[in-house]
Amino acid sequence: MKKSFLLFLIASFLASAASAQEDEVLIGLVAPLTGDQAYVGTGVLQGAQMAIEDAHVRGPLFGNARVRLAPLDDQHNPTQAVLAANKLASNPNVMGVVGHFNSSCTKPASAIYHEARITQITPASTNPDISRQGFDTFFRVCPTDDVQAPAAAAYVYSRMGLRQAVILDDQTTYGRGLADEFKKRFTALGGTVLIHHGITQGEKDFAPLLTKIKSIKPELIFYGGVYPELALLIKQSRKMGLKAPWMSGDGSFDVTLIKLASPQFAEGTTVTMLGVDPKSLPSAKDFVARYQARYGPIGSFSAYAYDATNVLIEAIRRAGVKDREAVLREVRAMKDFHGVLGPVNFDPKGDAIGKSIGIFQVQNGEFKFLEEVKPE
Ligand code: ABU
Repeated sequence: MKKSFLLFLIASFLASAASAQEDEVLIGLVAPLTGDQAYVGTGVLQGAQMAIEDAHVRGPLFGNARVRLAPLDDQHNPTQAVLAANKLASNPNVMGVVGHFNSSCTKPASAIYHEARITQITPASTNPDISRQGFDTFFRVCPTDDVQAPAAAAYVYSRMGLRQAVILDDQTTYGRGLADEFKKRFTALGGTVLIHHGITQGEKDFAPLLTKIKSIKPELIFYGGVYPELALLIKQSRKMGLKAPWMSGDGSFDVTLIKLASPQFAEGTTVTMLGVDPKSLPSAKDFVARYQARYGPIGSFSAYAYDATNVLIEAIRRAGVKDREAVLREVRAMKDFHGVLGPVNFDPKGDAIGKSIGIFQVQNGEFKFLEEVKPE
């Protein structure tokens, strides 16, 4: 081969590689993809992936720009979350991030995205403090725990007629925050909190704690945390004859809770979730059908991840350039975006506006929708 031709080939390859780089637009996706929260994290990933594939059907976002998902696993560990955020921040092709799932990961990561001017939309992190940090790059498509927990407390007090509660939480940003908000509203309504105790994620034996709780005979046990520990708590409490009903928040709204606790023990557990069941929404019908055909049962936060990813894709399309500030401006300017869960609107802090809370209860081995609590 002639040297000049070889040089021509190398130059063409380098030019096409550079243009492939220029044409690549990445959306980061960070969630717990391995470990004991992998089931809910995988549902988030799959929801986001469907949005990316739908975008491919519509064609390039602008010019030849095609969007791709860059998934990273934070294992619901804040240290891993920060590593993932730094990795995404240092890649100039990353124009937005969907994530993280856990508030304890989303919060430290949000400072890194803010510094890098990357728009972050969490599909699931509900701790209200995250949006109080003043980061203009932060958004969420879900309501917050200062909406969710008061709805839970009002349901317990007014609908279930319960007055004396034990509160447990997993001492995470989400779990502790949810428990504190529940306590605030429950006691304001006139309820009494007998004990408020923190457990540790990963703990397996709750026998001493549950024995103590059994002895004080609460009317309800409220848990702030995610489903793996709650499943063990429910199972162990029922095995020792503790009969008080359990209640928890959206972190426990997962079929894995029922599987791990076993349906007979999970029966009667009440859980708040963010909004109504997507399966009952006409706007989500097509998404749910396609998701189920492809992956099986829809994850609790799959539709939230789908909406969050679509907001970012639309903002990148409207920006028409690969520029983080331009994408951010478009998300800030977005009004009534057509999400499958309803219109998406953000307040100045980046919080979702107009999202309701759904009350669900395990009945005959599955979550049954009981009622919707509209935003106050
Ligand atoms: N909101 C449910 C679980 C995710 C989190 O906020 O930590």
